[in-house]
Amino acid sequence: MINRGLLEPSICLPALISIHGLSVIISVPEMKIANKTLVLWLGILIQLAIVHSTPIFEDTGDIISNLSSVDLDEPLEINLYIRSETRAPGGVARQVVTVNRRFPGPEISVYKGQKLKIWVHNLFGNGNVSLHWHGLPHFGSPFMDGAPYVTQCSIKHGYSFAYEIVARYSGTYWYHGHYFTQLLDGLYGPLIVKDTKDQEIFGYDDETTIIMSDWYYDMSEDVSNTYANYIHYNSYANPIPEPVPDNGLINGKNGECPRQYGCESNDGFSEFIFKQGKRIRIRLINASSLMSFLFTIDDHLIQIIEVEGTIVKPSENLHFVAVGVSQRYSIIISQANSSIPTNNYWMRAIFQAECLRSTTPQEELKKLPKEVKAIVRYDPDDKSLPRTQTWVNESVRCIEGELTGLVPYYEQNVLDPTVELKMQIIMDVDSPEKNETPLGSIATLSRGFNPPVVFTNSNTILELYRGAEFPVSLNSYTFEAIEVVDIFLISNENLNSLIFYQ
Ligand SMILES: [Cu+2]
Repeated sequence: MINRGLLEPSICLPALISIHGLSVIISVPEMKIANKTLVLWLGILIQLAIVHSTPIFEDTGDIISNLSSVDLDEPLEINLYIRSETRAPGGVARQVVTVNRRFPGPEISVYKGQKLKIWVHNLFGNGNVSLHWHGLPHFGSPFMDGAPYVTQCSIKHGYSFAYEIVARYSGTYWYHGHYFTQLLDGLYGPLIVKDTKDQEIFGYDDETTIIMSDWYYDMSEDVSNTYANYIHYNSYANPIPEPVPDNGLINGKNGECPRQYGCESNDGFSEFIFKQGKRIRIRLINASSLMSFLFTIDDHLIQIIEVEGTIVKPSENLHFVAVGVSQRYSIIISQANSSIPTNNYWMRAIFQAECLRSTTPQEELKKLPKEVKAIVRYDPDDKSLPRTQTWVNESVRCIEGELTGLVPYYEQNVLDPTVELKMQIIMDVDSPEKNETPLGSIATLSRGFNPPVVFTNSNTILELYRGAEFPVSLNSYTFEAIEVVDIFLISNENLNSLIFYQ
């Protein structure tokens, strides 16, 4: 029995929703108890969330499936413990969201076809959590996609939730927090789905993963509040300046702290030990909130072999690859003739600062470092810093990903569209007097309206369950059962074309 009077209005109750024509019952509780009066939990109804006692759990490293022991019938159980801890990535101490006491979170590396049961335990202490599996298709399991208030209720402190996922498609993916701006505070990690055929096809000896990101020395809440406060800029002619990051990280590290004060000792540069003559596959992930990077290794050539989960015929040799926000590539690297004989090379993720909006104040831009560095070593005993020079010419700036000339390795049958949908994406600030947070909006050209999507705690699922109609601001569309839809996402002029997540 539940006395509804004890519950605050923003309650996320079991709801019936319809996604892709499937009706699913989501039964995850989220309730705020207004006073300490005894309440009988809805927990019996709810099997997916459990009250959780805090475990003593330390970092046990990456979660790597071993091919010899993979069982495709049994789900692989994985436990991710989300906490907030003090760390100093890039040299300035702040609170960072850790996963199993790691930042970035541990790599989850599994094989195609594996079933995963990923328990996410919220020990964050301050705020809810949900995890999104970026790029991973969810056929038959849309409610495992991690969008809070859309496909699930968020996970409260002290609670756990099991994401049940089938890794149907191989490729390079990543997971990240989807609750407010926790991604910016460090809640992310790689998710790799391996296909054993890849190694034969591309003939590489080993592989490694690089997750690069921009990094703010302030908490994301402060960054987004500052962004929202640029209200006087809010017009097409005078678009909102973007919050310039303080630094960037490669696998959670950067040995350089660009601040003039407040820098303390940090963990140095990320280092990668490679063997002479071996072919290495590097999986690149850009987990930034804002910045696109040019990725390059001095005196090394790059061939692209995977774009966002699709393997492609090896590209020509390149000196760098542009990796936009949230994008993933796999590359094979090879040593070129070195200008100086050496065992150590700089790996660089160069900020594409020219992609930021023109209204971004110059004094802000000046504090942005040129690049993030890491070290490639061919002799682990040689600890000296590299002295190599970059390939990348100063004139190469603000380019998009290397898609021209890339061909999927396996031929794909592309159907002709029966419907075209054109959507214009804008970034805007809405109704500051209502104290709402801006998030951006989608205007559908064919409908001619431009509704703002406002991020509040209003509970869409619950409202729909109670019989509300889809508000226009949600941009919902109804299609016939079998349609091939071409969706055009058109970036408005006040939007950095690389900024939004697909
Ligand atoms: Cu994402």
